[in-house]
Amino acid sequence: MKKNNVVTLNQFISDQQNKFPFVQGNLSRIFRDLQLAAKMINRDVRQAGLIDILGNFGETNVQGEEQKKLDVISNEVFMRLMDMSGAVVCVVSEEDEGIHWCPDGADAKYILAIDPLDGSSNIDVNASIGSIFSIYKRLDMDKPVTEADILQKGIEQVAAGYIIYGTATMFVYTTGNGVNGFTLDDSISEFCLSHPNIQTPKSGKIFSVNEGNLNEFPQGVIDYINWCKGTNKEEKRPYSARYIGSLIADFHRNLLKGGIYLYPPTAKAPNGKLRLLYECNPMSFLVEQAGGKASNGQQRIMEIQPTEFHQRTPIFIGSADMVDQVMGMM
Ligand code: P6P
Repeated sequence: MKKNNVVTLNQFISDQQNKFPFVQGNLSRIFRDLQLAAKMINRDVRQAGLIDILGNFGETNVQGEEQKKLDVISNEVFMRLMDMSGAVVCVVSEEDEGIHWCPDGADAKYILAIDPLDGSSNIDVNASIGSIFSIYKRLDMDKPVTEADILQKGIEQVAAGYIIYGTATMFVYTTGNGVNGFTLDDSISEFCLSHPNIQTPKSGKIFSVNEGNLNEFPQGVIDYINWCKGTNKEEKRPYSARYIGSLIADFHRNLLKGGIYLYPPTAKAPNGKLRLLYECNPMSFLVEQAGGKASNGQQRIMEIQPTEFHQRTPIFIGSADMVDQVMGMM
């Protein structure tokens, strides 16, 4: 990328839209509002320690997990902005059991699935957290939206991405034409293109898994993890174990450096912990667009036919050779 060639996210989206004349700009409007949500949540995340919004909200979400105030605030920000966009018919969120219908979205074309703030257990300890989104087209503009419009396979996504609130705030997304990363420049409050056309390394030396659950994993996964920890100078093993406990932070590092993130089935989470619709599918779309792979241990994540909004799935995601290797061992 040429030096001092500042391309803002808005400009990039506008340029992309010009490549597809049939696009009426609804998707661009959603991205404009996702970007605004990112800036608002970024502001709240950065101030969390200063304003008494840390700690638990005192309620639990549909997952039975304690809601952090920032979880609730982030969810409300996304809902309010999607309502205003007029380009979204409904939203499914990790924080809400049912469908959020956008009041002025009856004739809108797009459906949004979000994890408004993933890694919430890291909020109070200042570790990186993030927001994840996945966008689908409704199945039939002439028919009312039903659950079937929401329970579409990951291969049907029209766009997916995340915002990581880390040492820098980044907006990383795909519309099926590669993956591009934008870093927030606070001085001008613009996301600027910093990571054009991200391609994840075919292999890597990092594995990300909660080894506290090791004894509960399928034998093939235990074998793979022990292989990663084995000694082989030529293959540069042992690999490095890196696990932040925040999917977006682990995923983002592995995307750029190469590596694999594993959340296998455990006794406590026999179907894995991560949710298919608004965590695994969007991250799988991104990783495949960047040349990586994502599997549930039996099949490609994006081929799974969803049956419930909040269903979970095991996930093995990252560098293609590493995913192939653990699949081979399973
Ligand atoms: P565990 C955060 O709650 C999350 O959904 C992911 O962001 C993270 O990778 C995972 O769960 C951590 O789960 O069971 O290892 O604490």
